[in-house]
Amino acid sequence: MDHEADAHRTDLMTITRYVLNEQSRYPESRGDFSILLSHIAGLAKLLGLAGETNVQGEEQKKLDVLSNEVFVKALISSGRTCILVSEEDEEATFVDPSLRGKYCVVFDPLDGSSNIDCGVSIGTVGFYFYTHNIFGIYMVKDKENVTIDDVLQPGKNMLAAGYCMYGSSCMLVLSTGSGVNGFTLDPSLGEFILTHPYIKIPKKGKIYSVNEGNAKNWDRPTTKCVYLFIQFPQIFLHSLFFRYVEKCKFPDDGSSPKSLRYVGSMVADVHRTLLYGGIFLYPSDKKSPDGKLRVLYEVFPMSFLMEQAGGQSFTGKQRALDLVPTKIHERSPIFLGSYDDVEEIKALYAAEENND
Ligand code: FDP
Repeated sequence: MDHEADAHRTDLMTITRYVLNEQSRYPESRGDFSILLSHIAGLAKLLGLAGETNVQGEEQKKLDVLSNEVFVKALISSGRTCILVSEEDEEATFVDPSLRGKYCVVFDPLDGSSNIDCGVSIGTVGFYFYTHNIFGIYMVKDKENVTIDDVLQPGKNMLAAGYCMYGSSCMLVLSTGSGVNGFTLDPSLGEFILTHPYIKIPKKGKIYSVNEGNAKNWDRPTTKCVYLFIQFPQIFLHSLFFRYVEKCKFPDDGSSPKSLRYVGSMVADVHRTLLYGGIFLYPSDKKSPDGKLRVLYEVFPMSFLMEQAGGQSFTGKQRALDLVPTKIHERSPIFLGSYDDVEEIKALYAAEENND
């Protein structure tokens, strides 16, 4: 970006202009949603800049807690929210009726905590951390009578979803249900600028992204047929998921093998998948029978964005956005990314089901 030139430009699509333009498509709207989105963009900006100045591993750890406090306080003071669900808080926060609005916001203020301590030096500012947040927004039916069920809705009811990635640049990727747009923070302007309009994920990708260190635990549950497992352990080593990953490495149709990329921060891995194509997978395994990733603030927002960008998201049983969560911190296996790659996983699961 040419920051000096940009400072004099009046035609840049900032996040504020974008949100206001979106609002003008709904003449009946009162602007609450726009105000809420602007608050979230403001918060992301704050955290994006904070990431650059935190140099102590220990201080950065506290960023989890700090960012949660900042998010919760700012969302409450926006006057547009009624329930907040954060990864950091065991219970949902019910906003005091005097400050209540009609939106439920679910978020993970700082996702990818295992990567917080391994930043990359960018010279004078110290460490640059790969830490992220994810959010999803729902609307409540009756703001006077708010219950936890207002937030336990299927992902397909979401109004908007997005994430902010604090990487080599600070990016806000957002969908309000009409495509996906990416904004990059220009620190000299203090504004998010539309840099990636109408993101479309390639129909098929060349990358798979998974924690392959879990491979030992991918075997099918053996409880039903302990006898078989003792007699023929090798058949279990070729479980569905194991076979899929082997196929990525040793394709049997003459195509080139896929590359493996895994950062270990969902936002970073999904962001790359969105831009380059491919598939991101976190299946269930013996250690985590329900998968690891959280339905409300990881699986849903990312699935919403994937679908909006032309990709797919699948839990191993159904379309991820059709899931109806029963508790706020529920987990689910997840396979998301390019349309054709997810289609392949779906076909494998369907074949497996027919074999059972
Ligand atoms: P983390 O535990 O570091 O907070 O949701 C949590 C998450 O990171 C995701 O961001 C990431 O995709 C995943 O867990 C990484 O899990 P593994 O370390 O098991 O691969």
